Amino acid sequence: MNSPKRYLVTSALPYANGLKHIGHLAGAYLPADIYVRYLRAMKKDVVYVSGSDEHGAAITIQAMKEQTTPREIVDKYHAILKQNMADLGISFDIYHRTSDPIHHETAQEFFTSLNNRGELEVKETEQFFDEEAKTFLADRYIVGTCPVCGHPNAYGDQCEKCGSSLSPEMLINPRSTLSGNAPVMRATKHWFLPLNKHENFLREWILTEHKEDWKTNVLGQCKSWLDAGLQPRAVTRDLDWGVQVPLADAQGKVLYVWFDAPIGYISATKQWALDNKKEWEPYWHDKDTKLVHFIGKDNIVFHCIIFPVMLKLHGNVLPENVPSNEFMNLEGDKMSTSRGWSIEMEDYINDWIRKDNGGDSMADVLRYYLTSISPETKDSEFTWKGFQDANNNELVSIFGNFVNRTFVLMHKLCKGKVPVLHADIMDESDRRLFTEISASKSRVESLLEQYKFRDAQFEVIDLARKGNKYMQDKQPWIVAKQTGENGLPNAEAQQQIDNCLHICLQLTANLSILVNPFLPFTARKLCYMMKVVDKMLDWENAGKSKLLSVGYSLREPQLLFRKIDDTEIAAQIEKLKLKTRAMEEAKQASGETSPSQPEPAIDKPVDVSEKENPVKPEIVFDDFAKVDLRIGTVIKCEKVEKADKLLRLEVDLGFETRTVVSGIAMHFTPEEVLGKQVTVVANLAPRKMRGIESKGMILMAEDKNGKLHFVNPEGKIDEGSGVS
Ligand code: B3M
Ligand code: ZN
Repeated sequence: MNSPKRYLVTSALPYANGLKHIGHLAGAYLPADIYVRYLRAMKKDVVYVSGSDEHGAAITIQAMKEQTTPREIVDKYHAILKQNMADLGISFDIYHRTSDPIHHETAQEFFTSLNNRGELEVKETEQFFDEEAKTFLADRYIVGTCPVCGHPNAYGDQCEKCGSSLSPEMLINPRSTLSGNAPVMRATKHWFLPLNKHENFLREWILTEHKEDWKTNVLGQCKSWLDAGLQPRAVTRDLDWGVQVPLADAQGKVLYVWFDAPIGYISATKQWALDNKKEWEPYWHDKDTKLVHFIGKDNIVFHCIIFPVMLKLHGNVLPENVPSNEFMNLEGDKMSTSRGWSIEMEDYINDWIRKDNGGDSMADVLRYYLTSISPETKDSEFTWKGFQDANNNELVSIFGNFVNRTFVLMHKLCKGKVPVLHADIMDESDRRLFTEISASKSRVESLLEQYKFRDAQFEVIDLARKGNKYMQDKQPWIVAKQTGENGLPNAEAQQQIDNCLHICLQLTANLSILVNPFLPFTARKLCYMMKVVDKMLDWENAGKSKLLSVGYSLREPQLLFRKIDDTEIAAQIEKLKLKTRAMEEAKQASGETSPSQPEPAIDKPVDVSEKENPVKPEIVFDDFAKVDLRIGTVIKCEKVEKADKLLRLEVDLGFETRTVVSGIAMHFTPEEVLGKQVTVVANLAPRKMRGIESKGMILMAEDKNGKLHFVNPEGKIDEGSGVS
């Protein structure tokens, strides 16, 4: 799409079930905000929407934890999240919420329209039911032992210890989190979106049409979903919190949160249009709309596969791009709010913006560092030291220093006014700097169009660096020492000074335009210093050499960035450690062993970096003696169809050959496993997984990097040998 008529930009709707960390900010909000600020500066018709995702088990479980109602939870966190985003300069046109009536109506209309057109399938299924609580159980309400790693508190949809995607039937000894009882199976009816019918469309649209312009990480994930074959997906749930299914025979059922949440983008647009007396329809129906979804990588399948099918069936525009980011780790470990290993936006704002002397320039510092390490193509890492270095060595020493020197010298040597440019004495380096400005502008532009925010920001800082170098070479403070009789610089010296500062001031004006998408607070501070209105930040002004008129008087410089010292950084690292420890202690006190997390994405990557691995409660020897461990040899190994985590192994135990299903397919290929000797729990009750009866379990050791290793004898020994 070359020049669309309008843009609709979305950022994933965060669950209003708790604070969100800076990894979320770096993933789905900051890049979108940069993009949108750039489009606005280009005077494009653009609407930027997001809002709180207020449904799903993520909310009801948090309500249970905080011993309050879902309503209280969403009200509380919606307000905090909205404020956090504003404090960090995320400039939504609307930050809406999915509990709003306009959203419920919109989502119901969407469902009805698909259902009336026969695009949904109704199926009776068996589902876990809690007889005491008299309710069907969402996956998150069922815990049990993980069939893959033996973790005793795995959820019905995912084990947070080993990262395996599960379904409730896979759990060993499942129990309800509501009553603690073992749930029973009961028939229930649900509506399904038959994704399998749309595979051809998706293949064509994603893998052919967008094979050039979508990011490779996004294409890769889509391809593996498509290659594995799509299944019909239930779009309703037996729950009492959510959007009611608008059908008489669906009492007590709500829309699945992942069905209603993306529709939230549409309802947010509707609300925005109402508030601003605009039309919302063209944004969702006119093919000249460029729809762009900014998300984190765990949301890819929903935004690239499920929602597009819904949009197509409903007759809406499809996303032009889904620039998804990878994850941002923190100080060598995966960021996780529930483990306390994270920096919440709220905490950052409290520590650095609200009570700090830097004020909102500290919002820009965070924006700057996060963008400079943006996980655009692979996971990246936030360190407090890196944050300090980015601030001190780049923002303070390069950008801030250049602007400050320019203003101080202009006041000292040019009477606080924009000096004349004496064209006749301009030299090569003067001219080169002007060329650099327009070259930089084009590069930033092209990088932003390609969603390469990190490189684009680098260009801007690099331009400031060139300014610094220019100033350093010209040394107007030395030139000023060539004085005449009156003690002031002589005429020739003054002309050189004028030229240098004239050029540096024009460069400053240009920098404010180019930096604006990235560091909006700084750009506005610069406008204040230059006594110009925000209008100057229009993108079309970038590259111009006469933004500030000769003779115009400018303000005194303000401090753009302050130095961050070692003690502040040490305090943050200490705080992080204390927070994780406190979290761990609280969890142990409450008997909780596993963090609760939002409705998980179905393809969450394996959590390889569980920091703590506490020893399980003591058992007596007899407990241990009950476990029959045997050595066997893998004589056959293959992938389990449509289950990307599972391998099916035939293990020769000497006295018999066993079939064992093991969740190690993400770690080993069948070829790597074939012929290996393994230790098998030989007397584990058989379980069905994906229709295959698994008799036994293979022991695996996990190293601190999350890599799995077989537990096997040093040299080959007889099959069936006991282990004790
Ligand atoms: N709330 C999951 C998440 O916060 C989900 C995103 C919805 S986007 C429509 O990662
Ligand atoms: Zn597990």
